[in-house]
Amino acid sequence: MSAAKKKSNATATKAPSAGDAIDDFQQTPINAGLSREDKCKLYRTILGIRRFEERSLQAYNQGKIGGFLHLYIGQEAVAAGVVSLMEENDHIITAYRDHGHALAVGMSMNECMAEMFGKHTGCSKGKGGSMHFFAPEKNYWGGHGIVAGQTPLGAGLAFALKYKGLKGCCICFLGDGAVNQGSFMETLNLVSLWGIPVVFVIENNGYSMGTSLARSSAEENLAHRADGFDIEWDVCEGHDVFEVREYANRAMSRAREEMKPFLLEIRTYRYRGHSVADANHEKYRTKEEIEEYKKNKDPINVLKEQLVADGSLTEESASKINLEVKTEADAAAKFAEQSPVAPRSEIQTDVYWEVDNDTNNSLKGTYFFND
Ligand SMILES: Cc1ncc(C[n+]2csc(CCOP(=O)(O)OP(=O)(O)O)c2C)c(N)n1
Ligand SMILES: [Mg+2]
Repeated sequence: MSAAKKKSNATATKAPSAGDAIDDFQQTPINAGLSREDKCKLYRTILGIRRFEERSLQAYNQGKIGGFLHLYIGQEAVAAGVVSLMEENDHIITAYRDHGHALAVGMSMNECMAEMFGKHTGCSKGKGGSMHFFAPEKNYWGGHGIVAGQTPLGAGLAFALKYKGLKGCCICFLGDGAVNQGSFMETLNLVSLWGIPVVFVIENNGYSMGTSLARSSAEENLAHRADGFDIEWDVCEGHDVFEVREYANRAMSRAREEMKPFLLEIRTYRYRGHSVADANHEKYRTKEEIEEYKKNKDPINVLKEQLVADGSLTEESASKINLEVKTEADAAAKFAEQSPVAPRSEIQTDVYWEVDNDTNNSLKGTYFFND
């Protein structure tokens, strides 16, 4: 990686910077402290996301799920790793490729699957679908379909922490395509100016729909853009959950401790098309490119190998976890299938009807706020 003006040197420990060779991210302090149970939990989360999405794809192909379905398959270690570092006052927000983050924060497969089936038992009562998973009680603020639309919202969540005097950060995920949106530039300026504890995590999977990074971004080192806003940044790989945790921990700790934004670019890959409707995803990239990543950098295989090698997992315990999450995903599809749709009487609730009507709070412009 080329030298940078403002690359982060924010390390609570003496961990090396991006680009320096770290042989084994399992040995860095944030990871060395993980128990066997913690590591197996990470494995279960990553595998659970994969099996959940495979089951959703099946349901989509059976015509049970309508609308869009953006699969996260291949990127699982990013959400699992970052979310595993969240503390009480930390918040998270992302774009439409949101299933992995939702399951990682602890949303149930049932409420997520039912949401995609458009059922009333879904996390957004079946009115949002795949792109709009929400769990405010878990500090998970969605699920947004407007590219980069979540970035000013993420800044707002982090601003609220500062305003309330709480020590925490907001992790705001975005794609490599979203970095070119004007709203993101405006947000970078403001969070730097005001010292807002937001960590922007660019999940750079190399493509925005069918457009490769080289065709969409003049400067392919996306994190470098932070220099223009006097924001610290770093870059890491996203297939090794321990590497993700190491870099995300530095970024999140700094945001919490110093009340400053951070831009972390994580290089990852999606195996499937942009959405399930993108049947041509082997036209804008080669089959070999996909296979190569699967073979060498599949986050599940990489983690399994690491955990078997250090004695945290055996082939048997790995198979058991696999069976459990697969059964859970199947049960979620059954739950979704059997759940009712929203009653007609609720067709206009939860869709901002209230904002358009003369309630006292909307007249005062304080609808979403306490008096
Ligand atoms: C403002 C806006 N412009 C265009 C779109 C259409 N669109 C949906 S996803 C997408 C590509 C985004 O790619 P990236 O940010 O890399 O995220 P990824 O899909 O790879 O996770 C585009 C252009 C949109 N949803 N919103
Ligand atoms: Mg992308």
